[in-house]
Amino acid sequence: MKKPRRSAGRSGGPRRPRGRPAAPRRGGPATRPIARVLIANRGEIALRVLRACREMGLSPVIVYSEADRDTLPVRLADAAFCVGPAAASASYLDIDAILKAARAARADAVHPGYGFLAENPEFARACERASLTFIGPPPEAMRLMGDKVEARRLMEKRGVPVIPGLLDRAADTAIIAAFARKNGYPVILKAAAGGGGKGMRVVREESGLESALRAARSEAKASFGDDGVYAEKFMENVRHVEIQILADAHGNAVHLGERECSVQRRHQKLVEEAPSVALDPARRGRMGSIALEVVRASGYRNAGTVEFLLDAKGNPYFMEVNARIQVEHPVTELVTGVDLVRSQIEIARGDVLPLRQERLRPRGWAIECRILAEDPENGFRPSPGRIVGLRLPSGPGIRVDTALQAGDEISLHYDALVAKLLAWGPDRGEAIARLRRAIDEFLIAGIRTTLPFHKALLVDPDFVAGHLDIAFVDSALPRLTGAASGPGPDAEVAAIAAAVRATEEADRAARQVPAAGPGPWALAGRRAQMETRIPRGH
Ligand code: MV4
Repeated sequence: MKKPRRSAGRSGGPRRPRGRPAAPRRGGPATRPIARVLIANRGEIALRVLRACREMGLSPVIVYSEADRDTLPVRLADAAFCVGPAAASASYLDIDAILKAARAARADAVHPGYGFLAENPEFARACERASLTFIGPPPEAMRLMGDKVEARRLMEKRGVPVIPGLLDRAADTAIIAAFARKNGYPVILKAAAGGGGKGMRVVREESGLESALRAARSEAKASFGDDGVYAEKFMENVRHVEIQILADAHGNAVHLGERECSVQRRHQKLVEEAPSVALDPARRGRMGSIALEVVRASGYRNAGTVEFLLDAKGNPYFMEVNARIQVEHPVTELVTGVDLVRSQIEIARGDVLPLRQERLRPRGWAIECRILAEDPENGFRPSPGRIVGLRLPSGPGIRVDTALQAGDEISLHYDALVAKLLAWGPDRGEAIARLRRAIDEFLIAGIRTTLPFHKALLVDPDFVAGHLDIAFVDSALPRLTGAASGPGPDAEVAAIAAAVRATEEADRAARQVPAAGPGPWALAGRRAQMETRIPRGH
């Protein structure tokens, strides 16, 4: 079926935002009205942004790849533009195709979500050159934070605690060997242009340094096109804790407390929570102040995250800035009551941040489970396939962020995240109890998911006690997978799957766009589609 489509029955232009005081600088130089937002992403984050737009009275329009034609965000958007085939490099990463879609849609802003082009300063610059408001940080702050060595040096100069290590790219092995002899092994080699764990190598003794440096350089070159590498002391028994910040265009900035992200495997976070059992209000305040110093030093604006390692004594060390909305942002939303995506849009259009630091105290506890299309019983190997049955949990304290619909095909082209299951409770124990209850309600038939892993995790004594560090999953994995999950709800899954399969074709037909005449969006979409089929530069 050829696109474009327009949702039927929606009328009228963008409504005025309600419920919040208007920015006092209305009409001033920093005010950039936004009426229509192009969502340059897919899946649950595309839906999350779409929902924020709707609630603000803004018109959401979206891009999609050929593989995502029939997905929920595409259906719910006011208009949708195909930007290429399934491969992300030929669609969601194609800057020209996305800018063409924005022009055709007459969008005045672009929300990049996370991943894809979210932290690409060239994309942010290209948006601004095309008179599109990029809903994210200024490109220069993004570029600065993308260079880990430059960021470290700047933060060290500003008195932010950084991990002991080199403040320059290592010219050769001798420089790193000298640092390690002075500070002791293990050391960790990191890509200067890196982040998120790519291109990292832990070195435990001098004999392994030479080959580790060679490996780190070539991985850095392959991943980032830059073979710059630097060295730090490798910290052990540490937690991964990050601070959420919001900064507006008028010099106002607040932090929204921390997220504990130590439950991860191969740099893929599996569970995040707020607050962290490792922080008390005094430490939280100090870490928040450090994060705000990072914001000031870098000229950062919009929503962002400052990542820290927290040692066993509770000392924080700055690691890096994530210049985007993050997957785990909802845990902060649940404990602060702040809509972070709405805040991003407000900041981008020049509103004054309406939040006051002293009024931001985390209330209760929130935990997020990342439900992945991976098989935890088989080394978390990818589990693509068609969703033949779906039952989402709900009830007190439960939030599910997902774009999943029965009938969707989970392909290997994109991230394995299919849903985020969150629980809020008045304390950590009640949040855990709600998550356990919700996992028992949750049914995703047709693929393997990480739900059994999460079920086991939430009864694990160490997890329940909050005894976590970044090595937790690796050490607990044997007892969290395997026999623990038992036969499970297989019979129920099979019955639902059969019923869903029987009605699938009818359901698909019913979900087709009503046969109304093509509106102006239809024409615009068709034009964008034709244009994006022209061979592109990259
Ligand atoms: C470290 C570290 C220990 N010591 N640096 C991981 C992602 C990127 N943001 C930096 N990361 C780390 N940097 C020093 N000097 C530990 C991590 C780290 C980690 C390392 C191995 C396995 C899992 C990890 C999870 C979080 C952080």
